Amino acid sequence: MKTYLEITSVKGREILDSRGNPTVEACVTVKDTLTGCYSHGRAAVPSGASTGRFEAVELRDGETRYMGLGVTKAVNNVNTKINEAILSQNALNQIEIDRLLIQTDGTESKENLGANATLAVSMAVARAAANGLRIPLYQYLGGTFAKCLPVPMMNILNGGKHATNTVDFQEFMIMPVGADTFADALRICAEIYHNLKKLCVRKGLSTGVGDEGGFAPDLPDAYAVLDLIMEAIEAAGYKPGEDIKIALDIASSELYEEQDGLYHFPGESQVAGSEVVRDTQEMISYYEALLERYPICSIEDGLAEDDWEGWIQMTKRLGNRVQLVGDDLFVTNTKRLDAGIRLGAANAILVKVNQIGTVTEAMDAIEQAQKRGYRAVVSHRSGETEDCFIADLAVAVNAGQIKTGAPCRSERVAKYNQLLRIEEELGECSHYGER
Ligand code: 2PG
Ligand code: MG
Repeated sequence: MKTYLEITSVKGREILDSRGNPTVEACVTVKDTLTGCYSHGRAAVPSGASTGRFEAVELRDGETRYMGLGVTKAVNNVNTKINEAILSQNALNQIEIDRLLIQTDGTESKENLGANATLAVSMAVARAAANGLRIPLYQYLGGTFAKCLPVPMMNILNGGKHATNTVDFQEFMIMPVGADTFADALRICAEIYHNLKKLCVRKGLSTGVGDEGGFAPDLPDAYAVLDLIMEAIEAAGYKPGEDIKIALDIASSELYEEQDGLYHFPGESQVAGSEVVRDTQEMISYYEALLERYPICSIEDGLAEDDWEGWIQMTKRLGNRVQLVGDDLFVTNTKRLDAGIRLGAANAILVKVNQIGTVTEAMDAIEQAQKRGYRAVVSHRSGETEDCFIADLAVAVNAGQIKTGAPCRSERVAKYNQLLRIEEELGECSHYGER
């Protein structure tokens, strides 16, 4: 007989994220009907700054408290409508519970309940179920074949909407592809991060950090940033291209202006003293030039979220040399991913659970990508909490890559530390990176 973990209580609350903005936390209690034992699951929802236009709706109060960003309406939805919809359900039926959440909301974009309300509960149910079964979350979500520790895409230099410097690309990340274990990978990244700090100090650059913990100095353009990162990699004693590859998140929807169809570079313009813009072809050529010079293995959101034609061309020109990740383009949505795969746009998807609003839908997107030859990169948001659900998720689906910020700021480090624990727990049964 299947175990029945009866949901006996669902409770929401408003907490703060890493940017000091409110977000939703949910607590779910389940009762094992056979043993009478209670278990709990708690989860908190992250929040983006460079959000895609097609993401599920993050319900905000829009009132004066917290400058409009309060989430009491979403919390109230957790405590009333969602509570009613899933009370007494078996927490082991994650797909059914997520279906009930989607049905109770009733909209494509989850604008009624708020994706922040549905996701908090969806994740808390999964965690309560894992706790009820006394197994780790990654094993609950992924089963016995959850074994791959992801290569970190570690963001060590922040720009764009995540910082107030002159760097226009949002994220410059290092990927320790040459490491043997996740623990080694993390150490290597931290060593490079510290060397980067020393270099910044020596060059008189700011060592303040951005939203994801990467340094955020003023630098003239992407070449200057990449030169500095190459120097930091070498100073730490590693070989760029061999031990370490580089990943970029351009977050180009933030640079794109619909009126003229061009990408505007405000930081580069400020330093140059004249307006710097690029059209789609020039953007692709820009990446080509960067690929010639630096060991870049992944480019995320290289073009804007609706520039399908541009994405197809970019994938034709660069797709066999580099991973092209769709974040704002796909928004963890199987419909948009399906369209992209049919068109030949991108070759990987960034997976952010709050872009879609339930665990099932996020896992559907990962499954679709993996089955159809696209890679899936599990990702945090720039506004995070101490919740490390995504660390378990990345291992559960053997994603092979995780993007979760710098080795700095506890909401980022929490995910890395959780991966250390998982690696230790899996021991010889785990492997690091894709095989
Ligand atoms: C991104 C993310 C996370 P945000 O663009 O990939 O790094 O940023 O959460 O602000 O959308
Ligand atoms: Mg992105």
